[in-house]
Amino acid sequence: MKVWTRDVLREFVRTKLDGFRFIVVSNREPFEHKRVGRRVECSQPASGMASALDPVMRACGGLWIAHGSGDADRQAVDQYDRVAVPPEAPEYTLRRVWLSKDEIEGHYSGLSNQAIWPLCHVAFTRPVFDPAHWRMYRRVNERFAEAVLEEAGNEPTFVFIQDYHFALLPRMLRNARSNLVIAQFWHIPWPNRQVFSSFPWQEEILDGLLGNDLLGFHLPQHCQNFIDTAGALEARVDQAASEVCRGGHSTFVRPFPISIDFDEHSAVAESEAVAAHMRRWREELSLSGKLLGIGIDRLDYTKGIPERLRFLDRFLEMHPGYRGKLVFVQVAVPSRSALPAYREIDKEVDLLAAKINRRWRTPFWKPVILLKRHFPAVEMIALHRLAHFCVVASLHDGMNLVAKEFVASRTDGEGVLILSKFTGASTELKDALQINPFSIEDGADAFDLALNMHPDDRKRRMHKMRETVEENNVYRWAVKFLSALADIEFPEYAGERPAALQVAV
Ligand code: GDG
Repeated sequence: MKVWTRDVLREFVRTKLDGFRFIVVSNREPFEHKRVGRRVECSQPASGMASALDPVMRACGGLWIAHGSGDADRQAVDQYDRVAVPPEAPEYTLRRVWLSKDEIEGHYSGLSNQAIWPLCHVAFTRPVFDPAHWRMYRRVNERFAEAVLEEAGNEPTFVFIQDYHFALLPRMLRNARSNLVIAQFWHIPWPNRQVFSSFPWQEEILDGLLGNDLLGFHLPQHCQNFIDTAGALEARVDQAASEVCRGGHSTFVRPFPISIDFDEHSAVAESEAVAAHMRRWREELSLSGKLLGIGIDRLDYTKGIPERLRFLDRFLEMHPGYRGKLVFVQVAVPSRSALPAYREIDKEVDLLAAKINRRWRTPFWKPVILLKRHFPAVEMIALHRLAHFCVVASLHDGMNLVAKEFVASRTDGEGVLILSKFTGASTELKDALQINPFSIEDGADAFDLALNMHPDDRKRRMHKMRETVEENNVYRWAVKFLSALADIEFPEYAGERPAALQVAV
């Protein structure tokens, strides 16, 4: 019998969060309405956070507050800026917050993605610390605090904040209403104390995060780094309990490796829609008789896209017999394209793909096919199933869900995963071919190993990885997170708080 299912989570929430409003807050919205010609289309953005949280919300119901970023988003909402999602069969409510161009530039493009993102990823892109961005970051956190407080009213409410766009929000909420239950999941790594000390507003950000009752990271190492960093503040740190106490309030810091809905993903992988897309891809990409390697990522400098193209180049140099036989398809979904560092990586990937293709192409074949657009999930899954190997070459990545999705797609037990050891996923997926993405030789050797692995070994590895992802799915992640919350004593609630959350599981 399966232990972690959508129903188990639903039941857990029903019993343990009974009487509580459940509000999720994130910057990226789970569904975006966009104009396509004269029609309005609703799609799910390429975001690991949104991929992971959407199945949780479908199980729990509740309200998700996020920035309305689609150009047809306003058309879709009611007078309270709410829309029921998913549109075809609604299971929860999305409340959109509208941000001005200046707010987006300062909060999202500026402080979040030019300061915190590079600061937290050791990928050698220099963070930009601009006081104007910082002011806007604070303002947008305030805007979201207003929205949360409006939605919470005076009801017992659990606010579950997502990611690094809202480091100030927990403290703002706690100051406004001390009896909210507040937790946050930080989807990216947390750097060591010395690296973090370059952040000019480190005290405010740490103080903000210490407004949480529970703060989750993917890995124990990220938790330890956070606790060490918080030691720089006037706070009492209890290493053994993984607890930081400031101003009489405790924040528990815990690792929760995030995941995917393995069963749902595997079921889609076996659907007729995916089979049809496999046929189409085979034809469109002329894959007949060819070996296929794939990569699927947001076009982000942390994901190691140029690196894997260099692996391919070196591999062809070492094994020219594969010329004309191996095709590498890289899906690179445009992301944060307003920022200089993202425009640079985009250009670098284009130039490198063109150079490698010039070097190796034959009249009827080229080694790199670069697809720079967003695809529906079924089309991506079809690519997973056609691939002989999938490459995840992140230079640094909190978890990486693409690796887990590839494994979930391979219900046939085939395919090899080449996985950077600098992803959170590498701590769980020990049967992947783990590589150092900074070493071109290492990557090229992994291509060779993947293509020449004994079928028994290949199947054994995939089988073990599938077992791991099946067991450690996103419902387990959510139940573990909520259980840790249920374990916490909430003195603020004395008397008034529903009994449910006082019971540990
Ligand atoms: C952050 C952390 C952590 C990609 N292209 C398309 C598409 N995607 C989907 C993938 C996957 C998601 O986007 C990407 O997730 P990742 O986990 O790989 O990366 P980030 O977006 O950087 O996520 C990361 C995650 O948060 C969760 O905590 O794992 O470490 O950086 O789901 O499938 N989806 C569709 N079309 C595409 O073309 N539909």
